[in-house]
Amino acid sequence: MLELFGHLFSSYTWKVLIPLHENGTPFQFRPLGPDQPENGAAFAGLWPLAKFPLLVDAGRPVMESSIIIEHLDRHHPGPVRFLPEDADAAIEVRMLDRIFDNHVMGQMQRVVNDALRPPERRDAVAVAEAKAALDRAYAWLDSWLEDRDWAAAGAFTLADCAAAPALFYADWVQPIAAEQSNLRAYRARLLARDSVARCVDDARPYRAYFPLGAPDRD
Ligand SMILES: N[C@@H](CCC(=O)N[C@@H](CS)C(=O)NCC(=O)O)C(=O)O
Repeated sequence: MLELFGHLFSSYTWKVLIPLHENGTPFQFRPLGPDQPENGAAFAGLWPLAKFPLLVDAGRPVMESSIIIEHLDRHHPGPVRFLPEDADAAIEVRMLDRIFDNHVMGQMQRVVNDALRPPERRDAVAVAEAKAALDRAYAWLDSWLEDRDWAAAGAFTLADCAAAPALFYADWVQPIAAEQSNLRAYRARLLARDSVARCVDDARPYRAYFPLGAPDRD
């Protein structure tokens, strides 16, 4: 039995829930939060760095969302494959996965983390830099997506699992410009996918906790 430690509002948890939902892979979700201290204790024992999600497969912990998806694709494959067989296509998928994690999710998290600090420890310069970096990433992605439905390799892959939560929350902290129509359409395409819509819906009860105030839209 697979166990997944995470939180339904957490972007990186979505990244792994999406492939699990895509293939209907059975797993036990172990939510992390004050109401489930036993999950927190088990999680802390398994992964002292305390970053989630964490997959446990037959007692073996698997860390890092991209690697968890690679693990699922190899050991628990379903009809949707997240890494292409072709080595060059797989490189393109991993490249886009890194771009979404490092240049979209990471910059979005810098802005969110700043808002979690007490006012005297906030850093307006760092927030402005993160938002400018998001704008540069959006511009590149808008042109990359000009002739693509999905991020890489002509199919829904690991890269789209990374893109969905990254773009969902990044657009809340730094809206994608109206003229970046390819990127906006791609975000809408991701949100229309059943696996992603399920993550969005399951997270709705937690929106009030968004540190910057959640907008009144998806
Ligand atoms: N590189 C990690 C990043 C995971 C990550 O940053 N998770 C966030 C939740 S979305 C987290 O653990 N936050 C709690 C913390 O930083 O203490 C991955 O891909 O799994």
